[in-house]
Amino acid sequence: MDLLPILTVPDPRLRARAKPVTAADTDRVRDLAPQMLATMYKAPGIGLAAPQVGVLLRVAVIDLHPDDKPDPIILVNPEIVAESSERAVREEGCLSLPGHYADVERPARVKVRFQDLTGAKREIEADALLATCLQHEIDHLDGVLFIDYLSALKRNMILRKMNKEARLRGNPA
Ligand code: K2U
Ligand code: ZN
Repeated sequence: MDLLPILTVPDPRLRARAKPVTAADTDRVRDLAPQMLATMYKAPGIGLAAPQVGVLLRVAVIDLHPDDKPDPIILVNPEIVAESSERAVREEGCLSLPGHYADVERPARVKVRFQDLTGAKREIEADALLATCLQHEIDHLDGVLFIDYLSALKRNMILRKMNKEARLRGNPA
């Protein structure tokens, strides 16, 4: 299985809004999803959104138990259709911001509607880590990163470090 390069900030594709998947994208998404899962497991991570591998389509993959019995969720055109008023704080990281972690407050529970790879409409009600991960991945489809929920001071500190690393790699923003 080919692994895909994971984009890192400040790549502008991480800030773009991904396009809804249509029937015309079916074959491409059927090939992409397993490659995204393989890339996520190798990273390692528990979630990955298509814009993170440079594909601006509304697709994300999640597996909260990558090590023991893999139980992947492939989400096509996911949308949050309900969220609790109760909120929860959880430390987040991001494969596109390697080495940076911070506490992020989000709704504690969400209901997400999506299509699976067959096109069947599915719905998940999630709490705890799955709720965080679903919100984190769906944010990626709208060009939103977890640092956007931090103070400007913290966000800019992280962005300065990421921009410096990009310059040293020879690919400035
Ligand atoms: O989208 C990504 O960058 C993948 C994240 C998803 C994630 C972020 C925050 C909280 C839960 C999931 C990566 O999996 S970051 C690595 C990681 C692994 C386990 C728990 C938290 C973060
Ligand atoms: Zn992320």
